[in-house]
Amino acid sequence: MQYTNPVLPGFYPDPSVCRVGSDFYLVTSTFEWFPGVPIFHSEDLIHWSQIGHCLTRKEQLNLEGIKSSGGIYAPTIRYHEGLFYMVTTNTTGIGNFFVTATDPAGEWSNPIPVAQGGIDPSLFWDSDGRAYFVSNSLLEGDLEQGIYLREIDTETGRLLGRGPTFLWKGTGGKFPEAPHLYRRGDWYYLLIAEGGTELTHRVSIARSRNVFGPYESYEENPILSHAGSMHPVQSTGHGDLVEDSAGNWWIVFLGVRHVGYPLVHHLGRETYLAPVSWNEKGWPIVNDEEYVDLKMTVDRPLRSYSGPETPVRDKFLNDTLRLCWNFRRNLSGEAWSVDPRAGELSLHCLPGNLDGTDETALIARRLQHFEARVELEFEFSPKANGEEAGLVAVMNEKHHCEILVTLRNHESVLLFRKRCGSLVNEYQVEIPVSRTNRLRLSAKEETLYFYAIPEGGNPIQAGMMETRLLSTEVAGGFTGLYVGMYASSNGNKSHNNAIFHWFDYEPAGGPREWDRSFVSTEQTLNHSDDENSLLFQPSSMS
Ligand code: 6LW
Repeated sequence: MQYTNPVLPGFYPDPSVCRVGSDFYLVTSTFEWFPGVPIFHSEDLIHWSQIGHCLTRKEQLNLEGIKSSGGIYAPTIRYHEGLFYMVTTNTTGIGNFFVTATDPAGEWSNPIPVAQGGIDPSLFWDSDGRAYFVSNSLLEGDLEQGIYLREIDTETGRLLGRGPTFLWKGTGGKFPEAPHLYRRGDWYYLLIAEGGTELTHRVSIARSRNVFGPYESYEENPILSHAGSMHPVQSTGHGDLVEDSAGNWWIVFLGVRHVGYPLVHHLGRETYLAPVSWNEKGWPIVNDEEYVDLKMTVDRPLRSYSGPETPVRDKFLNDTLRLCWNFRRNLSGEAWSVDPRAGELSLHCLPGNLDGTDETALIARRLQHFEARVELEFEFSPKANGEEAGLVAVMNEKHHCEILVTLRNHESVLLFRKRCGSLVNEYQVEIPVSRTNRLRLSAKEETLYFYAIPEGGNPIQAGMMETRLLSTEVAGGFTGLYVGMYASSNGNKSHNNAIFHWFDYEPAGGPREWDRSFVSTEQTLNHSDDENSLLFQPSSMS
């Protein structure tokens, strides 16, 4: 059978997976984004549909005032005797904790803190019913960097026994992390990532006959690494193993896809899948020791199943938001609302803006594809200086780009702004605005193009931004690019709202039909800025 990697494109890093019967569940890390830790369901490990989030309440996840790439680091999901456990770290909050649920779609419990330091916690139940907590370095004094284990009471989170046991420091790569323990036959296997999450990221394994060690490193480590290759998938690491109901093993792990040269990535670290087999000495072999490709052919049957398709247009016809939508940090109920009967999403002009860590009226989703059309229609009449609302692409506080309606000389005008570090470029776009406006972002691998679409007219290009300037390599951090709806009063008190009627997210699929149809009708407006040279040429798009 064949499948396509990444199985979860876009910012879905640090995947962890578990199986219950023939159902698989997967979680990923979320940092400053709320709700935290999306949870996906699949019957074949390839098609994943999101069924909820593990951290949906502020009492579970307080992200107030935190900087981008703080918050929630790598989670682990496990199932034991009727209960799901999701264990993770709030790096700018309570540290290591877990939550539990009988229904993985939620609600999940309040956090149960665990008093062991380090990041990337994982849980393991032995066949005698005892449970163990593993995390990377304790960050306490002079203990050796590596993976530590301690017995845990999973009802209370209380750590048992005399103290943490040092298990392994890996094969010598920096940041031994992402530990997961498994039992197969008489062996305890300890899977870890090392080398840091950049280009030298990799997965290594050790094993022992005793859960407390000593752990013996596999002499052929790492079992997964794309380091130093020309492969389109890079930084492969941070994996979790799972056995399917037919007895086949798999690994989910993170990887990145680059654009440009030197290599950069802006879509975040994504979730990949590869088959795992066991050699005669009892060590796991990932994808027959071949690189893991974007197009995979595997010689094993998998249930044929495809998750529900998400419609391109979100018309806000439900009381709740689609699961793809996130806030940056927490967002209070007064700051936004949906009116499902009118099909409207309303965002309050909060004082916080994209540059800061105050509460911000931003509802955004991951940009998951190199090529996509993102478009919205909204109604907004700025009433005071500083009020602005529109369509944004955001990596973090210092790296974002937006097309907005704002007020200048008592009139509504269109504003294009881009920020890369301390460099800010902002100008008024000479396209007339009305009460209702349509804005578009067109993602083309190395460039984001922004358009205003006058009523009954063709899209007019208002500005552009290189995706390189929003990439992880330039912006820093652990996340990926988001696109979404935004409103702000820029520090003032405001009673004004922006009303969003719909939001489209359409990846360029297959023959890119949608792409050609809109590209040929787009026009470019003259600016002193650099986008003049970036007129679309329909002929070059085929
Ligand atoms: C995560 C660590 C890592 O906790 O990056 O790639 C950290 N690996 O294991 C943030 O995702």
